[in-house]
Amino acid sequence: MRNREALRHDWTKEELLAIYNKPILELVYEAASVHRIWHKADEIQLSTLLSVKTGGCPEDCSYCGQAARYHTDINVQALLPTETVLAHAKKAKENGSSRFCMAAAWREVRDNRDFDRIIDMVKGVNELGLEVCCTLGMLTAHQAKRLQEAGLYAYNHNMDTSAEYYEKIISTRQFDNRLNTIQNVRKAGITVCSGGIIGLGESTTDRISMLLTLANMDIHPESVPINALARVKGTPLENNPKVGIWEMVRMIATTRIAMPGSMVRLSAGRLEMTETEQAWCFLAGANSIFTSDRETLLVTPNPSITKDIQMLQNLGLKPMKK
Ligand code: SAM
Ligand code: DTB
Ligand code: SF4
Repeated sequence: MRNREALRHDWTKEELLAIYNKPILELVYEAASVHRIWHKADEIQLSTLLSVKTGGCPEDCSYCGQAARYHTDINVQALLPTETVLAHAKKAKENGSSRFCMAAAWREVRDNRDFDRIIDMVKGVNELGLEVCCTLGMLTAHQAKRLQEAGLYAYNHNMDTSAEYYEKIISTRQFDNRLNTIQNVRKAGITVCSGGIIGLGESTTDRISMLLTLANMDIHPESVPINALARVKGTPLENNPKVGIWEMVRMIATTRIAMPGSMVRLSAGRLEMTETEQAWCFLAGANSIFTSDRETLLVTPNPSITKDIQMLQNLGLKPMKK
């Protein structure tokens, strides 16, 4: 059954934990079966990510290389000119992307000239025939409406981790602020992209608790990015252990089973994975990746688009059309 009534919004912690902890082959088999009911399993959505404003962020997210308070090696970059952004978007389309995501290292959107410029970028990318996505920090209902009117298709705003673990990772805002922005996005008629990060030092229960927040929303986020912590030198989490492949596979499979109709995005962490490991993630239900012509996500390295296209060919997968 591929209708919205078949989606559940009443998952319990125990149920999701039991799924997450299943023997790995059984878990992947179940997730792959669900994936095949809801999606074309040979298609992967390519979403090109571009940092349109980099670094100098006032927030203290302890994983992030763009927080001004940590001494990282990144180059701060003011908001890019609209023409530069549109040139990247055009190239992204030529390279097979169906979605283009613009990210800004802001705590929140302010009603100023920079926001007017973002609105122009959204219009321009939309006119190229790409799904336009933005991730700009917190939004008011009015700002969300302006973005929707400009043609914004999706807004990325991650829960990042569980409500319980949140204050260990970020002190400059609260879990509820995130939920509030997601609500504003939803009400404005923009699709929601929201997921999180593993490898922050959280427990399995925290991972499940975060998934529960997403899976029990009235409407599931249309896309759910699962990031493995990209360890950035100079941030408080720089020495965290690398996320193991089976943890990533378990997280993706559980996300796929809990939110079968959503796109599940294998996000940060791909550079540290082999092709075989990424294939496990696709089998477990991931059907989207971030690509970039600059071989970076925002500030950390990502595989090149050439390498990604080669990987899809090797695996017999094809880029999803809009
Ligand atoms: N500043 C905005 C915000 O925080 O919502 C938008 C950009 S922010 C970089 C988008 C998301 O990227 C974060 O919420 C987090 O989930 C993810 N992210 C940031 N740094 C990361 C890292 N080092 N490893 C994995 N994911 C990361
Ligand atoms: C998401 O969930 N992952 C992307 C995107 N949303 C904006 C960002 C990942 C950032 C990885 C670390 C970096 O390059 O800063
Ligand atoms: Fe700023 Fe976003 Fe990085 Fe947090 S994740 S420090 S809000 S850019």
